[in-house]
Parts: sequence; C-alpha cells; structure tokens
Amino acid sequence: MSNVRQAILDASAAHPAPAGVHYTYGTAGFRMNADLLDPVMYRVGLLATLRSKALGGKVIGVMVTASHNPVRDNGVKLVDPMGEMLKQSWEGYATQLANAQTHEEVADLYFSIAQECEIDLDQSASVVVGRDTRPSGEALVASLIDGLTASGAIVTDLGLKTTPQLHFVTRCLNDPSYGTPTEEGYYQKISDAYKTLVAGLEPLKITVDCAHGVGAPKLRDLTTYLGDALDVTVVNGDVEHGILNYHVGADFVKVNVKQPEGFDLAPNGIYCSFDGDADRIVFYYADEAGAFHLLDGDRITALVGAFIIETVRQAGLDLQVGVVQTAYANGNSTHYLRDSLQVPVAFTQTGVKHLHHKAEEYDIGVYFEANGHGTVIFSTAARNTIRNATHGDAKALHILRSLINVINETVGDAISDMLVVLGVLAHRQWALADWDALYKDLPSRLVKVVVGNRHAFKTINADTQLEEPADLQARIDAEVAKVSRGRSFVRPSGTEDVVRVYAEAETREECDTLAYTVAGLVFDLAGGVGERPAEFL
Ligand code: G16
Repeated sequence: MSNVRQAILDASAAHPAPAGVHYTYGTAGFRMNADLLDPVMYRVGLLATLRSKALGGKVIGVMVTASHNPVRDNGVKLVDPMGEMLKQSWEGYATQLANAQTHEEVADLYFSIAQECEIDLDQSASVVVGRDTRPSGEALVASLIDGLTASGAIVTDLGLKTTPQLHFVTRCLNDPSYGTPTEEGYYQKISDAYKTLVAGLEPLKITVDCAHGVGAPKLRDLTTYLGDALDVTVVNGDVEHGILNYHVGADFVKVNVKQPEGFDLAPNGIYCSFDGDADRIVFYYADEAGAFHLLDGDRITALVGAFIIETVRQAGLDLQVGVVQTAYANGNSTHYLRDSLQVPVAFTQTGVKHLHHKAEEYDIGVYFEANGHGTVIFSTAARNTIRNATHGDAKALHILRSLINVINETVGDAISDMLVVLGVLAHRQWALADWDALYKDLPSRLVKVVVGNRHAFKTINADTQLEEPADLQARIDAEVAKVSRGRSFVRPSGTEDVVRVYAEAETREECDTLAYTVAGLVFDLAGGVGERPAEFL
C-alpha cells in the first residue's frame, strides 16, 4: 500500500462520518450544523490538495464560514487560484467524498478522482486557509488541516479573515500583479485607491453594523489605513458572546426590511450592514419622519452601474458594460437598468458563482444579488484600455483607474463594496435619499418554508420555474395571474434547510397575498414540516 494511502486512512480514522447524514456542496459549499461537519472538513482537505495538484501546484483557498447563517452552523468552501469559486465540475467530487461511508472508500475516492482528472500525484500542492469568528471554527480548521497534511499539501493557516480577504490573498499568491498576498496588502491596496478616488472631496461619515462578525475587527483595522478619508463607526462588533447574525446583519435587514438591533438611526445618516463573513452589504437610512429605507444589492447595481457607464462615456472609451441579476432582483430595478440606463441585463441562477461567470462575458460586468452580494469585474482588455488610454477626459480616467483598485474583483466584498458605493456617492454629492430616488421598488416579499426534503425541488430557467414537484408550477402560475405585475418563484436554498418563496406585485397587499398563498401551496402540497405558519394562506 502506498504511504499516502496509509496516511489518508490513518488520519481519516479520527474523523468518522455520522450515520444517516447526506451532505451536499450547495450554493456556497457545505453548510450545516457545525456538529456534523468534522468528517467533511477532513475530506475537503483531501480535495483541496487534489485541486491544487490538478492545477500544477497553484495555491487553492479554503474558507471556513457559514456566512449569514446562525452561529451554531458552520461551512466550508473552496476557492480557485484566481480567487473565484471552485470550478463547478469539482463540486460533484466534493459531494462524493463527503458522503463516503468508510475510510477505505475515502481513500479509494482520492485515488479515483486523481485518475479521472489525470492528476500527477507527485506534483506539490499548496493551500491557504481562513475562518470567520464562529466558535466551532478552530476545531474544524484543525480537521481540515489533517486532511491537507495527510495528502501532503503545504498549508498556510491565515487564521481569522473575512471571506473576501481569503479570496484576495489566494488570488495574489497566484497572480502577484493583483496585490500583496497579505491582509495588510489588502488594506493598503483598497485604502490607497479609495483615498485617490475621493481626493479633494468632502469626507463621508458611515455607521456599519458588522453582524457581530469578523467584519468588525477587520473594518477597525482598515480605518487606520483610511485616516481622514472616511469617518467610520463600527457597531454590532461583539464577536465573543455567540450572537453572530442574531437580529443584525445584512440578511436580517434585507429579509425583514427593517433596521438591525443595537443602535438608532439618525435622520438621513448613512448606514450599512455586513453579513457574518463580510461578503454582503446593504445600505439604509431613516428619513425625517423616521421611515426606514433599504438600499439593497439591486440599488448598488443601479448606482454603481450608472456611474461606471457615465464615466466610461466621459473617458471616451468604447467598453461594453453589462449587468447580471437573479430572479430575486426587483422587477423595477431591471426596468430601470434596461429602459433608463439602456444596459444589457442577463439573468442566472442564484449564487455568485453563476453571476460571476456570466459577468465575465462583458468588458465590464456589474453583478449584485438583491441580498447585497456582488462586485464589478473588468476584462483584461478593458483593464488595459483604461490603463493605457492617452486621450479622453483626464478626470474620468482617473476615477476609473482608482475605482478598479477599490473593487475586489475576486468575489463580493462588503468592505470593498462599501468603499465603492461611498466613492460614487461622494462624486455625485448624493445623500442616500438621492440614490433611493433613482427608481421605486415594486413591493416584494421573501418567505421561508420548512419542508421534509428540499432536494425534491428542481428549478429551471434561472430559478424562475419549478420542474419538480410536478404540478406545483401550474398552481403558482394561476396565483400569479390573479395580481397585477405579479411574479413569484420557489427554489430550494443551497445554504439553509428551507425552501424560499419570492413574490412581487403592484401593491403591498397583492404582493403579500401572492407570497403567503404560494408559501401555503408549497407547505400543503410539498411536505411542509411542523405547524403550518399562521400567515400562510
Ligand atoms: C451565499 C451565496 C449567495 C447566495 C446566498 C443565499 O451567500 O454566496 O450567492 O445568494 O448564499 O443562497 P441560498 O438562497 O441558496 O440559500 P452567503 O453570504 O451566505 O455566503
């Protein structure tokens, strides 16, 4: 028996799989109750080694986080060399390994994947690891490192990082032109670029809800680099007491359309919320009458998309800007983008991995999910055009050149996106109310339904229609037809054990009727679990 096989078997013995659990590599990797994840971590370690070997020894990233999920959960996802999400064809290998029943089967799979992908097992492998503030993180990283070590990878444990910082460092290790591969390199790059972007403009003031997560210490670190260029107040930064994401953070604010707990909103101030691993952001403010106004990912697309289009035009550059959204995008945001901005809008399934790939088709691709997860990416040609332009408006070129370096192109990044939005607002000299006035949202509602088996739900057409369970789509269509400008769809979450129902319509009343009727249909016809929620129709 080879030494590696023996090492994999020996180490695997310390990470037995619980009986009767089925694991799936979902929207953003494996994600579930942390108590069930130990064997998964070990096996993800093996897979990360294989992935690095398969790519000639390039550095692979592994992030241990469950992002917006409750603190009892954890998760793990792999990051490919350029900082993008793991190649989709490898997700199947991850799922196979995670579900192997015996240690022998784990070892067999390691070698069969190597064979199938024609991997040279003598190739060296290199992996960087990061984690968020969850109490389960340290032990899970230790299990991951067991898998990496047993399979011979060189491991660098970066400790506490935001998810986007881990993506950034992974990219820089493989592509030094992108930046210095350290947390300090990240702060230096984006803070220098922000200072250049807003030089000469009035510094803005922002209060940031960090969801009691890793974003809090990291944002505090960034402020020392930003100096006077931005006045940041960090709130909800208690990472010690197990209250991560509890009634705070981007997901709470987006889903409930209300402010997080922990602080009050002064009229017309600038506020935003990160999620637990700081890869999502939403903004909000209270008006003079105290009414709450949410500015979500669709709004970020509109603000940033319009600014980039205008600046590219002013710079006299011939670059195509395109936008990517998902079915969760508010219908009126799509109208604004297509009709007012005249920008091409493409749709993909939920999950930044899908949006990112689609956005790569444009010179400049702007993608944000409604939940506030997204970024802007520039093709190499666009980057060179912007860098090398000698004619055109100097100010516009200066803005584009600074903006590129504020943006974390590898993945949605709450810290970087915050600076991008503030940079645009500073140039526009806009308050959040001005941004809010770009278009009016259609009333929308998101409802979670707990069912016995969410994997029984299969979607088609970029998540907008259900193929299975049979007949449910026809019932949904019949309800949608009853309201004006109605739209509703149902899809299984890839990060929580629920089915999500989205609805929008012309009026709040019609929207809520549609949302709760469809939620009731799902509950009644597709195996709802527990007590039927009172609001379901
Ligand atoms: C992850 C993904 C996002 C996705 C979200 C919700 O975000 O990265 O692209 O929108 O999950 O996915 P689902 O509706 O399938 O649960 P995060 O911030 O939780 O990593």
